[in-house]
Amino acid sequence: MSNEEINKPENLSEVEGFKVESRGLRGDLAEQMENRVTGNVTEYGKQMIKFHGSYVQDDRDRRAEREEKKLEWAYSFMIRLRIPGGDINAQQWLGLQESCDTKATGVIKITTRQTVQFHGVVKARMKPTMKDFDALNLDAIAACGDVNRNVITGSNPLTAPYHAEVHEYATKISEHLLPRTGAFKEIWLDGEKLAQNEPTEEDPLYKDIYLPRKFKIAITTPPHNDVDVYVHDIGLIAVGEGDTLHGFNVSIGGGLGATHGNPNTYPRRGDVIGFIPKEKALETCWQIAAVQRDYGNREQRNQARLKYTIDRLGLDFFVGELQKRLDFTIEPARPVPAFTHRGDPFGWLEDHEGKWYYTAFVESGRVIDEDGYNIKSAMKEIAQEDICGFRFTANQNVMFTYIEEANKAKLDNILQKHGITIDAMNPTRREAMACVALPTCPLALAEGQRYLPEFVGKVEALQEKHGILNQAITTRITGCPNGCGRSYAAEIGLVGKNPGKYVLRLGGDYEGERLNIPYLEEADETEILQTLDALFGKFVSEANENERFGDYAHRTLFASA
Ligand code: SRM
Ligand code: SF4
Repeated sequence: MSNEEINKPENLSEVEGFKVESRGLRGDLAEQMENRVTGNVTEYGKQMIKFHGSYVQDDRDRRAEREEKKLEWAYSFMIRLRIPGGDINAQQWLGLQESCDTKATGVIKITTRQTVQFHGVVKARMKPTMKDFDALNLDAIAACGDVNRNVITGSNPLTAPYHAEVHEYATKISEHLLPRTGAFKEIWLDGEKLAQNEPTEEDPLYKDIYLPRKFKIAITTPPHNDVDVYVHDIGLIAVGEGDTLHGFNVSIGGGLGATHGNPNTYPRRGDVIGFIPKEKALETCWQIAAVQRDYGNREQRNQARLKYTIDRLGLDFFVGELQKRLDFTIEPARPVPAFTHRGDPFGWLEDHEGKWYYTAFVESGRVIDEDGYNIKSAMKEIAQEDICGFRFTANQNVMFTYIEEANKAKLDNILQKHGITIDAMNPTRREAMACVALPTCPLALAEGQRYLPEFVGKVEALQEKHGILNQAITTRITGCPNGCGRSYAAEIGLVGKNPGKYVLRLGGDYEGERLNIPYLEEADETEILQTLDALFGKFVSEANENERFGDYAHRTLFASA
C-alpha cells in the first residue's frame, strides 16, 4: 500500500465524518443537551460527547421494567475526569464527593487509568456537574474520544529519588497533547460561542480529523509496573542513575481490546524502540501520535489502534517515519532494573525526603461505605483534615500523599475508626482488579466488578487448600474482550463471553512482561474453579524454586506457544 492510499482512504468510517464536521468538537452538542424530550442523545452526539469525557449509558438492570412501562431506557451519563498521574488535593476531593452525592449516584469510581468517574448523571445535571469540576480546577477534556487520554504514571514514590520528576511528566504530556479547542468552555461553562462563520482554532496535532482511535500513554519507574507499561499505545520506562533522571525507554503499540471470534483483533504487547532523553519526551509522544494520525486505519474502527498500524506497516517503517519527524536520533534502549511487581504498596511508606504516604485498598475502585469498610467516610474525613494529597493508582486504589510525620497518627486514627486495614486480606485479593461491566457498561457480556469479590473468595479457598494462600496471584476480570481491567495481563484472567461464562486465560506473569493465553474458551465458574484446583495441585508439587503460578502455567501449558 502506498503512503497516499494509506493517508486518503476511500471509505471513511462514519465517526471520521462526525469528527471533521464537528467544528472543533462542538457539533450540535450544546443543543442536544438542551433537548429534554429524551434523556438520550443522537449517534452523532454519542460520539462527540466522548471527547468531552462522557458516555451516554442506561441502567441495564432496569431495561425490562422500563420497556414494560413503555418508557425509554433509563438514560444517564458517565463522566470521566482527566487527572494526569492521578493527583488531586484534599479540597478537590471534597468538592468531587459533594458533586457526586448531589448530581450523580454518590459512588465515585477510581478507574484503571488513575482517574475517577461519576455514573448516573442525568442530562439536566450535566452542565452543573461540569461546572463543579471547573470550580475545582478540574476537567474532563479528552478523558475519552479519539485523542490522547489521561496519562498515567507509577504511583510508588520509593522507586527512585527522581520519582516525583517522572510523575510530573504525566501532566506535561497530557497538556502537550490536549486538543486545542474552546468547545469545552462553550458547551459546559457558558463560554462565548464561536460564530458559525468564524474559523475554528488551529490544532497542529489533531487538525480537524483527530486520531483514528483512542490513544493511551503510561509512564513507569522500574522496578514497579503498576501501570502495565507495555499495554499502552506508548509506554515510557524511566531511565536514571543515582538522583538523576536521564530519559525513557519507549515502548509503542501496546493495547488490549479485541472482539470474540475475530482473529484480526487481538491484545498486543508493545515493542521497545529505544531510548530518548527526558527533554525529548513531549515531542516524541506528540510525533508518535502524529504518525498514527497520518497512517492509522480510518475505514475500520476495529483496526484503527496504533498496534494494528504497526503490524500492518511494520515496526521498522513506523519507527523510520517517526525518526524522520524528530530532530534527534532515538538511541538503543538502555538497561533498566527488571520489574518486580505491579501491586500497590499498601500501608505506610516514607520517601527519601522524610514525607509519608499511605495506600488504602478500594475494592474495584468503588468509593463506598460497605460492610464496616467505610472508605468513603474515611476519605471525606481525611480530606477535611487537609493533611495530605490524594493520588489514585492504576490499580484503582488511593494513596494519601506528602504527609508530615506529625500528622501520621491523625490519619491512622481516621483509618482505624472507619475500618480501613488490609491486615486480614490475602495477597491475591489485594491485587485483584475488575472492570465496571454490568449494569452500566453497554458492552458488558458478563459481570465484572460485581462478581470479583465472590470469585476471588473462591480462588482464595483453593489457594488455602493447596497451601499457597500467602502468594499473590494476579487475578483480573473483565466483562467483555475490551480488557478494561487489563485481564489480558493477569496470571488468571477472565474475559466475559456470555452471562456467567468467561474465557479463562492463563500464563501471564506477575511482573507484567507477558500477556496471557486462552486456556478455556467459554467456561462457567465450576469449570474454571475445577481447572484452577487441578493446576494449583500440580503447581505445588512441580513448580521450580521461586517459580510463580503464571510462569509455571506458561511453561507447562503453553510451552510451544
Ligand atoms: Fe475501557 C470502553 C470502562 C480502562 C479498553 N471502557 C469502555 C467503556 C467506555 C464502554 C463503552 O465504550 O461504552 C466502559 C465504561 C464502563 C462504565 O460503565 O463505566 C469502559 N475502561 C473502563 C474503566 C472505567 C474500567 C475500570 O473499571 O476502571 C477504565 C477507565 C480508564 C480511564 O480512566 O480512562 C477503562 N479500557 C481500559 C483499559 C485499561 C487501560 O487503559 O489501562 C483498556 C485496555 C487497554 C487498551 O485500551 O487497549 C480499555 N475500553 C477499552 C476498549 C477496547 C479498545 C480497543 O482497542 O479495542 C473499549 C471499547 C472501545 O473503545 O470501542 C472500552
Ligand atoms: Fe465494559 Fe468490556 Fe470495558 Fe468491562 S471490559 S468496562 S465490560 S467495555
